[in-house]
Amino acid sequence: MSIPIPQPPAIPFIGNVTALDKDVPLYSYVLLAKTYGEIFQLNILGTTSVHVNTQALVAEVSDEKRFQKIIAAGLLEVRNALGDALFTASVGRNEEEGYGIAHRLLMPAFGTIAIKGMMEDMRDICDQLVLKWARFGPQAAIDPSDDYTRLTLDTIAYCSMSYRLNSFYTETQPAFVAAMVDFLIESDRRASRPRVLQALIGNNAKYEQDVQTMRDLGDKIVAERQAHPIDKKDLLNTMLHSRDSQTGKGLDADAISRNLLTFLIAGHETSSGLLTFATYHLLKTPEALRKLRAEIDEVLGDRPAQADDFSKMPYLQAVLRETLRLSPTAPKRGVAPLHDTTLGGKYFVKAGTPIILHMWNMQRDPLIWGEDAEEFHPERMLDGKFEALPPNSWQPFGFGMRGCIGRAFAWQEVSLVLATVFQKFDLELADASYNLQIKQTLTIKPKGLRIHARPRAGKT
Ligand code: MNH
Repeated sequence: MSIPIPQPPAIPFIGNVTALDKDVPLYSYVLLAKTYGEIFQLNILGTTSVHVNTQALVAEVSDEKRFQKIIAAGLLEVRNALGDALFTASVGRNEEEGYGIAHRLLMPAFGTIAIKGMMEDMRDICDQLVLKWARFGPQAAIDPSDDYTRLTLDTIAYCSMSYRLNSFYTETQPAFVAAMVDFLIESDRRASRPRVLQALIGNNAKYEQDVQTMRDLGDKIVAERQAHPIDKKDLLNTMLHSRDSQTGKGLDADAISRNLLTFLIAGHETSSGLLTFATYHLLKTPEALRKLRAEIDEVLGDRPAQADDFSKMPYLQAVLRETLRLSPTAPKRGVAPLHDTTLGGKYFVKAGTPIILHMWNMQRDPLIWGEDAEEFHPERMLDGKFEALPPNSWQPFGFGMRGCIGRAFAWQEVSLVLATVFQKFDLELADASYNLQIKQTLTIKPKGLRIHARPRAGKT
């Protein structure tokens, strides 16, 4: 017996568009889940989507035999710049060949051993942040989100293509970064704008220009490397010189350029958001901060962190896991059923219907996390408890074949930065009464957070 999926009252033609907050749709999805529970559906401009909010339903739709990733809404617009590069390629029945080739070539290049080899390049950028905060001194009100974003952008550019964006040396963003930010915001807005309005709104010329600015940088970096080869195992050289074992093919300059842009886009906001949320949660939870500091001082003392240190820092791992549970910086992903199906034994869903998985809601499921699910409590990730969770309770990096390729990269990068920042500084909130607000683009991050950074005696 199937029962209807609940849906808020809809307005003719536009459907449930007005149910979504324009600036922070996440707030609406949280409210809708509180109102309707484990599942609801929305009609946005004529397209029906199903939204799931519990571990049980997320686990069910993570079955790759029944469901496959879809490129919907904002992500579909991002294809305007990235095309069939890793993040935005569609796979499955209409597989794009470029995806398989890039995926197979790049998987080893993003593996643990390769990432350990990037440690010194990561440190190069991390040191720039430390130097800046030390020079600013404890009086300055620092916007950590801004500096973490400089850091993650510069890190991915330097590690993947040996290119220095030098974001710490400019007050305003480099032209490429400004173009990318505007492009991502506009891509997201386009997804919920009727086609007729799109033609009138007039952002189109600027949008095309931003795409061009980004493509130009990617193309330029590839051309420069082809003209002046260097002997370094970065991701760019991997893409230029490897051949796919399955097809014997390599990637052409255009595909390489789009994949480089993909790393810049997929590889910076999520990681800087994680760093900013972690800083926020730690400053709001002194007990957790005290334990983290004790671990850092015990394992590292005054010496620089090495890649092998992080596996000996369980509390640091737990802080990162707990941050991504409460604050998943990529808050949703989309799949669709390959065939007509029934969810949870009772909700009928037609083949191809977009199903949106809400990590924010799902990772607070009280059946999994208990009644204190809203609290920041790294202890719940310690001592084998994380490993013992039911499958798919924690999914901030997505799932399966289309899961995040940059996970080990991000993990090492944010481990290095958090360990180093709390080794060298005492941080405090600039405004002790600050409460979390969200800024949402394709990803989420804290809005308006300001901190003071006081160098610890003898550490910087
Ligand atoms: Mn990442 C896919 C989250 C860091 C490059 N990433 C995904 C997905 C999630 C995700 C979720 C799956 C999206 C979907 O199903 O539609 N990624 C994160 C988070 C962080 C992160 C939370 C940091 C924290 N990602 C990074 C970094 C890079 C990167 C760093 C690059 C260096 N991510 C990717 C790419 C994909 C992806 C590329 C697409 C993989 C694929 O489809 O094969």
